[in-house]
Amino acid sequence: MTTDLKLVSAEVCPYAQRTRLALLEKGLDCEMVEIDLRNKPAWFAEVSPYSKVPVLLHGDVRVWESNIINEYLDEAFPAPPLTPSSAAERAAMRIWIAHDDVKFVPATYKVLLARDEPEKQQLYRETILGCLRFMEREALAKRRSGPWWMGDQLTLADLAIYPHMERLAMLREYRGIELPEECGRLREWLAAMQERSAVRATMKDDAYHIAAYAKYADASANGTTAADMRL
Ligand SMILES: N[C@@H](CCC(=O)N[C@@H](CS)C(=O)NCC(=O)O)C(=O)O
Repeated sequence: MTTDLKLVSAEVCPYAQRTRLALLEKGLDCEMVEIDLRNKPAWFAEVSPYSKVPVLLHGDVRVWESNIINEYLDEAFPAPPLTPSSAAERAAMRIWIAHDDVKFVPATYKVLLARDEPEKQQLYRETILGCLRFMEREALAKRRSGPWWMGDQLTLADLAIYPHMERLAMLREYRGIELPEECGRLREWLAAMQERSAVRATMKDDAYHIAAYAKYADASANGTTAADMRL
């Protein structure tokens, strides 16, 4: 569908990938503006209030925060819907998106940034493994049917969680963290996601992600995200 959407994005960014997935799943044309996050252009400060990607521009409307952008896209362009129709299912979808954003993802950055602090690393390692087991047990094992996070319908939860799972290899490489053996449903869900054309169009391989996180792993990252994750 032709639109006047513009996404300020970076290929390396898992959050921007969430929105690129939503655009592709909805078949929306969108002008992509790729930013080098290590050398941000001067105009970026005007567009991105947090100095982060992604930012969506839609006519006069500007939206930031990947999950909020995705909700906006789902409301502004309802077909195909990426949000369940029942209030209870919508609440469950948002619980898992929040779990990814609030519990799981921060621990993945913090475990890297704690390069010289073995005790902190151990704490975050346990948090990450606990989150993976929790997702397996409380989300995927409790679905009634279907391959997606919420069951039969692909939703914003799949798009929010997938990019961080695509990057698990960097946790193994830098901190020896593996997807636990008992997370079979998570493994199957990842494989199902990787069959989708939207995922294939945005996906990068393990070597790419490992290189992309090197500066977090040696604690030399000095961008806005690293500063936030050090708090
Ligand atoms: N909560 C934000 C996080 C976005 C974010 O952290 N983006 C990173 C790239 S992955 C960024 O632009 N960082 C800028 C920097 O580190 O200077 C969202 O969901 O959109």
